[in-house]
Amino acid sequence: MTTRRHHTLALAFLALALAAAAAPPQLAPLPQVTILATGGTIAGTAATSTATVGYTAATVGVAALIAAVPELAAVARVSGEQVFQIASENMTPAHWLILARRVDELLARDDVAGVVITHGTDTLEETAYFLDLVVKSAKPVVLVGAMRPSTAISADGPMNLYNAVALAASREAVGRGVMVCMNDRIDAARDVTKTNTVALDTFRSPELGILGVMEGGRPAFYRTAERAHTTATEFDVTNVKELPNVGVALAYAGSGRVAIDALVAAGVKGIVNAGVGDGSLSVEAKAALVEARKRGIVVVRASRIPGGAVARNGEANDDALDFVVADNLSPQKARILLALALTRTADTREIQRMFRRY
Ligand code: DAS
Repeated sequence: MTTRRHHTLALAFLALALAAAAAPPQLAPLPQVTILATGGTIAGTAATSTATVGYTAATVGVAALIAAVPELAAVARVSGEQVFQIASENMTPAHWLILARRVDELLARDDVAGVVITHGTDTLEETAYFLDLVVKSAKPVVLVGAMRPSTAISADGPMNLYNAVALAASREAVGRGVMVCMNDRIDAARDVTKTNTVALDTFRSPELGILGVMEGGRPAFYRTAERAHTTATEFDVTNVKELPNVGVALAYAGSGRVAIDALVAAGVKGIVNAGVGDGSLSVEAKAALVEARKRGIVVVRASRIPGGAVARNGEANDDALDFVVADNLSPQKARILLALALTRTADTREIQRMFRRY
């Protein structure tokens, strides 16, 4: 090659290098977050802007929810899917299985950074815990709802949705399990519960506390969830058509054995007894649960009290009765874990291990 051609090539490379240096830095594209909408108050409407009860839940579609918060574009590239449009008192394990499959499909895609699920608040904690136990990805899954309908003055849904998307788009949220993000707080799916019928700050983790908070669209974490979740769990619902039927019997003064016997007659595979105190059993309830156990039904002693773990062999001789204790899980969450446990085993020692691990 002649010297002249060398010079021409060198000048061309120099020009390219200078142009590249002068061009503004290519900002990395914002993370892609998919919003799976299921209904609830966050999608609710009322006849007047001051109505915060007696409204219609599950009427506003996912596109409108996204359009109502244009600020989402500053934190993520957002897409939306309307998976269901229901009030969450109508959510069932069948819905959970559909949701879990769609979450796993989305998170398996390299271009999806996280998923947000808009959901009614009444059973939000149950869907969150189920997903916490079955989702096979470390990417963020964030559930969000609202206590005021979208038509209300100072509706809480838009800011809750903004925070939930910002959290799902954040690197800090990776590997922390399924989270609930409402009222600027971040809670772990396992620990959070709805504590008030109407208050905006209804979602609390009364005994173990929040994971962190949202400040100006950024998460600030103070602790991590200790129990196994998502990629660390042994549960796989890929081929589960229907979860084993597990019921909950609430104990109260004089409750006797009626609810337990009704669950047995309904053909449940497991019973969670929401006992009084430290999971205490009345004479009648104990007799009914012993008979249920003899039929092969797995019995878990939980408590109707929101705080504290049920002590094994405390208020009942669980070893002798072959019962399981729920650790500190609420009855409604113990029911979810027992149903998943029964997809793998009916061995009560194995199931007790699971209640210590998750
Ligand atoms: N009925 C309630 C539900 O759908 C409304 C709400 O609080 O989201 O859970």
